[in-house]
Parts: sequence; structure tokens; C-alpha cells
Amino acid sequence: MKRSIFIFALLLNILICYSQNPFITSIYTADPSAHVWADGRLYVYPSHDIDPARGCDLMDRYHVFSTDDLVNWRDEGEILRSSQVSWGRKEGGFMWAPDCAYKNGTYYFYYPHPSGTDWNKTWKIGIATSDKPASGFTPGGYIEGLSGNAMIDPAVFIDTDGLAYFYYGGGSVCQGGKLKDNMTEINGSMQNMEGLVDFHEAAWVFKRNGLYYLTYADNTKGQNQLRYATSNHPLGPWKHQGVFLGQTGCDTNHGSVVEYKGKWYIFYHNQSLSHTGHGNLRSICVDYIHFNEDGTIRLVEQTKTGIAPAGKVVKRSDNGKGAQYKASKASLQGTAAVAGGDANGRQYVTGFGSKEAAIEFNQVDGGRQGGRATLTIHYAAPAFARVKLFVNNADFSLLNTVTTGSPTAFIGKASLTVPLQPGKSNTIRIIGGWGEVNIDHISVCPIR
Ligand code: FUB
Repeated sequence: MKRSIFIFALLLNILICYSQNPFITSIYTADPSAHVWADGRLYVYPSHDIDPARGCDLMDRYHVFSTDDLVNWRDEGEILRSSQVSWGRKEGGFMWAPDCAYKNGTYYFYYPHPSGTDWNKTWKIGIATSDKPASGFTPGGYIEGLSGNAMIDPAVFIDTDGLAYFYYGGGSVCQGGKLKDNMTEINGSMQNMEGLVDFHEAAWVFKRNGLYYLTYADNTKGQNQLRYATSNHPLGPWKHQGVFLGQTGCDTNHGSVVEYKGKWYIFYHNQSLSHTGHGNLRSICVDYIHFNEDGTIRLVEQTKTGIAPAGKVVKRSDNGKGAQYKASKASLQGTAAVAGGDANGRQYVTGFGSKEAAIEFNQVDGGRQGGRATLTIHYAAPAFARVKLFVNNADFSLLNTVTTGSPTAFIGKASLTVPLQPGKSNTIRIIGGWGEVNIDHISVCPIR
């Protein structure tokens, strides 16, 4: 049943260009913070669940995703990993729910990360900055003076008067305060957000028609829900208004609410893609959010088919475009073998069910300058599977190849934006061992 619904959603997406939920499938993502920046695109800053998961411990390598129609998504690539955080815990991991804000020409990326081995007692809120929304981030320090057990999940809200507010919290405590103009220091002191009922974590603040909203995950056992409260001031006191996103099937819940091209949306995560039903292999979704006349929020309908395009569809996703590379026999190793004979006489590479199977593409062109490129594996998979990706010998871990319904339905695309060297000097290696996948070709599209 689950499989047929997913294939239906995939076909619907291809035929009528709807989105689908989850809308990022190639890697596991969670905790989406969505923002619309001055270039008119919507950017989502999620965290990245690493497969295989070990709780939330191994989470690392933030990727950013952007769109101009909410249907075609572009992986902007990785912007930060724990090994770049000089003050971070030496064991790495624990790169949890982030947020991003823009002020005076700089994008500020805020992320929770522990500074010590005793991770839950050493959380800090780190900051990386860039003059671009989704690349070129330089890791810096952290916000001084914030501390506390389980104090995670930063969120920044910039009011219409330009004042910036900072929120964070976990383990039943939510605090807010003003940010200085430099966006890296708290102006005054943080204060408890009064009036929230059953607060757990995942604070998010937005404003609509002059009313401030604070949304957050509650403590509902086993499957947190999203609640919200409203106020006439960005720091409260808050009036609790109830649940607006029910259980998603996942123990955690985390969302952001944003207006884009005249409609309001809720970004959140569930675990519907996880082949093992694992609560730490999450995927981000988007659905409509509707307000009543009095400003209260109606219960969100969580869909598999997703939303209709926002505005005009400009097919600018890099997923599937670019230079194509077909495997030659010489590029195959182990059990990887050329097969063929589907209805179109297509030749493809099979045998990836075994971990002995590998395919290597040499001389992949990274363009004159190199840099970010979207790599897409075009495949067919009878059931959910994964492949392991290496780029120039660096391990990019597992990419999901969600089922296409049959071993010869080559409608699958698994994409990741990766850094490439200039010229035809790059090696892409794909390794099997995580389920049956047949690979038709790969494509590589530089992001300018
Ligand atoms: O993703 C790690 C943690 O799980 C987040 O920081 C929380 O909000 C919860 O989603």
C-alpha cells in the first residue's frame, strides 16, 4: 500500500508537475527552516539525518535546498559540517536543527552543536556567515551567554521594523531575546517565553497581519505535535492556541511557516521514506497552511501528493540535466554488469544488490572553474534501495533510490550536489550492497 501510494505520487509529480511529500528523497533531511530571500527564491535550511542512523548522534553536513516554484527543488550543496567547527566536540556529529537570517548583505546561519563530549550539557549556538544564501559560509564562533541543558533549535525572526529576535529552547524551556545589529550577540538578556503550553522544542516565529505567532513541538508521547501561540509582541506573553499540525508518524516534530507568492505553507518532517521506519531517518515535507478570519490556524492536512506549483513553473531544477555519462564495461567492477532488453532496448548496469558491485566514471567534467555540481543517478529500483557515492575518493555516503515500481522503470533520479575539480579530472564511484538498483546513466550539471 505504502509502495503504491509512493509510485502514484512519483507519477503524478512527473505528469502534472505537483510536488510530492516528502519532497527531498535522495538524502534524509529534517527540521526544515524556510525563508524567502531577496532573489525571490525560497530556501530551506534543514538538518541532515545520516544513514544508517544512531539516534540523532551522527547528524552532520548541512545541505540547503532552494526553489522558485515549490515543485522543482535544487540541492545547493553542503554548507557546513561538524569537522569545520573549531570549538565543537571532538567526536563530531550532532549538527541539529538550524536556521538562517539575512541582514545588511550577510546571511547568518545559526546551528546548535555541543562543544563537549557530554553533548546534552554543552550545547552552543554556532554561527557561520556568507554573502550568499546557500554557499560560501565561513564558520565562526557561537553566541555568548546562551547555555543550558538541551537548549537547542535556534530560530531568528526579523520584524518589519528591522529588529532581530532570537529564540531557542528544548526540554520544556523556550527563551527569546533581542539580537544586536551584528546578529551575533544578544542585546540584553534572554527571557522565558510565557504562556506556551506543553513546550518541548522547535520554536519558530512569524508575523501575519500584525499578529506574532510562535510555533513549537509539544511533548505528545511517541509522536510530538506542533502547537502555536499568538501575541502582540515578538517576545510575548503568548496566548496558547492549540495544535495545528498533528502527529506525523515520527517521534519528533519540527516545522516552519512561511508565505510565498501569496500563499502560506508549513514545512515539517516525517519518517515515511525510512525503509526501516526509523525515527532518525526523516524527510522534509510541505503542505498548505490555512488561517481563519480571526487569525487562528486550521489543522494542517498532511498530504502525500504535496502542493501545486507556486506561481509560474520555471523548470530550473538541475536534477537530471547536464552532461550525461553512460557506463562502459571497463568502468564496472565486481558483480556490476551490463544488462539490457527493456522495451526500448536500453542498456543499463545491474548487480548492485551486492556490496561487491561498483561502477566508476572517470574524466567527469567539473567545468572550467570546478565548484558545485548536481550529480544525478538515473535508475530503476523494484523496491527502496540505496547506493554509496564517492566523489574524488571522498565518501558522500548513501543516496536513497526510492522504488520506481519495477527493475526497468527508469524514472528514478537520486541527486546530490557535490564539489568537483575543474576540467575532466573527476572520478565518481557508485557502490552497491544496499538493495537492487539498475543504473541507466549519471548526469552532472554545474551550478553557477
Ligand atoms: O533533529 C535533531 C532534533 O530533533 C532537533 O533539533 C529537534 O527539533 C528534533 O527535531
